[in-house]
Amino acid sequence: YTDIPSSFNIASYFVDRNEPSRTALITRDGPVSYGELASRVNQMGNALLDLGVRQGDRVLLALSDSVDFVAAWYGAQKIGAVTAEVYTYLQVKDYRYFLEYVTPSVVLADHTTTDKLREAGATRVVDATVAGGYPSTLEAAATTKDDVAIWKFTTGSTGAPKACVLTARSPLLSFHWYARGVLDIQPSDVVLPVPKLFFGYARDLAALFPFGVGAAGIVFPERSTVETLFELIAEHRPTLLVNVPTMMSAMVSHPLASEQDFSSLRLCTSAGEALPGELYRRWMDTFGVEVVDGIGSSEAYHIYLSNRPGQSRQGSLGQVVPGYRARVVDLDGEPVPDGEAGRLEITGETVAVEYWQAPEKSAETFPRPHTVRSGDLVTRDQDGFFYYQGRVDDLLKVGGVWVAPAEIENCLLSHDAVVECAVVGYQEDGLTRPRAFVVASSSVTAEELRDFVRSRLAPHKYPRDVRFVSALPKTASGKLDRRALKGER
Ligand code: 3SK
Repeated sequence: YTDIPSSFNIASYFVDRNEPSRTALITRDGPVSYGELASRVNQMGNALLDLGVRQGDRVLLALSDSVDFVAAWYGAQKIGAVTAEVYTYLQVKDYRYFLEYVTPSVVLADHTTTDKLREAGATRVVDATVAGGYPSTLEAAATTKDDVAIWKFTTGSTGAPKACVLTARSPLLSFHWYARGVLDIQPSDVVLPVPKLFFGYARDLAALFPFGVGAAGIVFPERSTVETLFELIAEHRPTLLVNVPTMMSAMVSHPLASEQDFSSLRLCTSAGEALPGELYRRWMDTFGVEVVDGIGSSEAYHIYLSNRPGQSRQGSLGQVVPGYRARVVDLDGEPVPDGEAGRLEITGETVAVEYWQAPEKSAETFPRPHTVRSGDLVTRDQDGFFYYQGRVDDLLKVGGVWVAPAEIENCLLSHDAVVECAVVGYQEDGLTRPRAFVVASSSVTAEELRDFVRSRLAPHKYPRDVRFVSALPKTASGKLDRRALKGER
């Protein structure tokens, strides 16, 4: 799909085109129709205009998942403002950072964030419910596909969060390339997101892509737990589950897993971090719901490599999503042959323009227009399937040889007693060695696990140190927090 009209407004396209009586959102308080949502979007847009927000200004959303969140996002889009979202459970110092970095015209907040934002120094914090009193009709701003419309914060493993600056065409192309091209999203789909809406993966899959075809997303304010998800699946019978490996692991290990009726689900997407082949197998054995594993990023806007329904390969990230081009390159940016590990480079028109206020990092990450050189190491096979080999930053040099933690983790996960694990480096006598953190389901010793890996992988790869833990630390978007395991935070 390349046929994008030059004049394009995200809210007009994704909200206003829909049949008003269809359900857009399913909430704890009942369904919300497209007609109601369009009115709420317009009210929010009018409220923002009244607050002095103008086309091109930035609006920061610090909201829990709710109809207000969705209306705020589209309301800002409708008046041509630029949206950026932050987590709702940050500390005051983190909000201070975001406020200084984003310099928003207005911050839209709710009862979970208002006080902390004020303490962080925000002067223009507005409760998103103020929009209620404003008119429910609004003309969309005359925006174009090339206008900056969205900021997505990177969830990279190092440094302070940076904003990827994206234009309005990114969500439209992603909708066509990934949601339609790969997931074949249909008007009858009902999407349940596991991560919260401040993570672009969830926001787009639950409150953007479905709207492109008049389908519905489920929104609920609380953090996802296995019990909540089981309950929401039983009650609302979603067809698509937007998942992350961490939650998939918790779901398959839950004592009530085998009693769940997941027959409404046609697909479960997995992204955000690598899905180990073993977990894929356990998920299929437990729930029998097809998993479509893929990889995306804020830099590329959304998912650019993915398996296809009916053609998934266990342990693989799948093939290039139509619309993108992918290269596997060495440190000099030269392509490496199939089968050899290299850095993944993605080209496609959804890719961010730059990182905000980071010219050097932007030049390194976006070497050419519409191209992002990711920090992911992959191999590609002859059939064009990609396999994740870890992050460039996570590679460990053990005994002079590069070791990908993902390989050791996958090996450990094939042991029956291992539920979850992560491998990071530690220093001993000035040398880097692999250390495994393991969540185990039954009694197993460190020595047994070391021997298990030693007998399956090259000798230098076994974890010299094995630590049993009850859970692995996670970031707010559900990804493994390797920095915490390395003792860096
Ligand atoms: O994994 C990610 O970081 C991501 C970011 C944006 C959209 C989609 C995904 C999977």
